[in-house]
Amino acid sequence: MRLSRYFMPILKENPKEAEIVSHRLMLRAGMIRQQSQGIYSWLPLGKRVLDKVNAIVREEQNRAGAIELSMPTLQSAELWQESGRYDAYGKEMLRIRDRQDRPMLYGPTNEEMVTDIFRSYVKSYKDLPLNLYHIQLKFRDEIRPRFGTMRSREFLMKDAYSFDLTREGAEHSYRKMFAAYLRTFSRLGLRAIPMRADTGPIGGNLSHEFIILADTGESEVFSHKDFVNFDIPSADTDFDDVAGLQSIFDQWTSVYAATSEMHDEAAFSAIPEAERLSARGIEVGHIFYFGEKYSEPMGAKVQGPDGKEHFVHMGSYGIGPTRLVPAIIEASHDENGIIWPASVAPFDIVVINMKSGDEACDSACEKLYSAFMKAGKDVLLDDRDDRAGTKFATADLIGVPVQVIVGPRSVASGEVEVKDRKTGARETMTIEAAVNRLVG
Ligand code: 5CA
Repeated sequence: MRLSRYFMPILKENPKEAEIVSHRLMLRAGMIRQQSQGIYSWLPLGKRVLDKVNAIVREEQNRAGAIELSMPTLQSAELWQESGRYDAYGKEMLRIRDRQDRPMLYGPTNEEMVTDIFRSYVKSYKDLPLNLYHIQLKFRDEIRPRFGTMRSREFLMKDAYSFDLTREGAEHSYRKMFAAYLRTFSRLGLRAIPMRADTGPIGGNLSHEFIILADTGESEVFSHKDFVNFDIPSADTDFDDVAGLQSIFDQWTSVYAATSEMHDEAAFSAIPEAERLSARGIEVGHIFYFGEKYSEPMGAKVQGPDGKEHFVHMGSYGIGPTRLVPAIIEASHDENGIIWPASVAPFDIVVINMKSGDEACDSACEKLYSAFMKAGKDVLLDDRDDRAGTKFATADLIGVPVQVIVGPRSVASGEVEVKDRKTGARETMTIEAAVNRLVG
């Protein structure tokens, strides 16, 4: 992508409305724009990051055996009357009437709709277990939308729903998602701590929130420090291995961790003081087991091996991609801007032309740009007619992991500078060496 032809509206000034660093940096880097309170457009740079986050979330859901579908954002109120949540959900639900005056709503979550799909097609235990997910917009009319896309009214959610014949089966499905979440957050460059959680309007009695630590987080968390040392399940984890997943789950739930709603001061005080962690955190995922809460009132049942009909045991599993993007920034930035983990960076490499219009600089940049493109890299070429200082500031602000700096002096001897955004380390090398290093 040539920056001169791209759409990346950088802000020079710090936006006044932004209270936390991720919100400030997302606005300054031209990633998002608020359209009305708590409702955002994702501008091209932001969309690139969001797509990369979604791709990782999707890969890990698929690896764990979940199957993707797509459900609509608008739902009929009837389904919610069946489950009893239409009246219970309260003011967070945006209620709408269509031209026939039928009550509709903008889905805040999809338990009812997916249960309806399930009951229409699945009749036998032989088709279980089943886990269906989608990555779709949700709407919750939050009282206090704030911090940009961290807590917005319209937001993206990956929501998965599992169906099993028995409670034991459902608990295994729960542990599959538990392990998939550990892998997902780790690939996003985050260390998330699973904590026993309150179930709120989703319901049920087994639930974990996945929290990443950040001073600006809205949740107060209490845990044991051991979490930093636990291993992340490997890519070849066998998700059908019941005992194997149980042991991952047992390890990750063996030490104390809770949010303030579930906090047990006595249990926490029993941990030696030096091993206690009391901090603030951001909830990036939340999983629930709620048994027959929806299947029973909505009549979702299958025939079991005993020939009898059984209501299925269900769980639901949410991740918020539009919250994850600012959460990653909260965890990884410095005074100059964002520092993206390579896995979600909007571009892999930025080539900075310090003197656009200078023949030698232009031709070296073109050479680098096409070599990187050919190797399948996402590369941004800063070919704007601007001062070198402005270009350096932009590259640091948008957080691309590697900068290749092309200036008139070094290019005269066939050399460029390669800068690592995270460490700030710079190395001078020939153009060929830079290409070899970065496409390898
Ligand atoms: N049906 C269940 C799981 S699929 C559910 O709705 N869970 S939830 O309410 O905990 O939301 C799941 C995830 O969505 C949260 O962990 C969070 O990452 C994200 N999320 C929830 N509310 C918001 C919001 N207002 N803004 C941004 N992300 C949100």
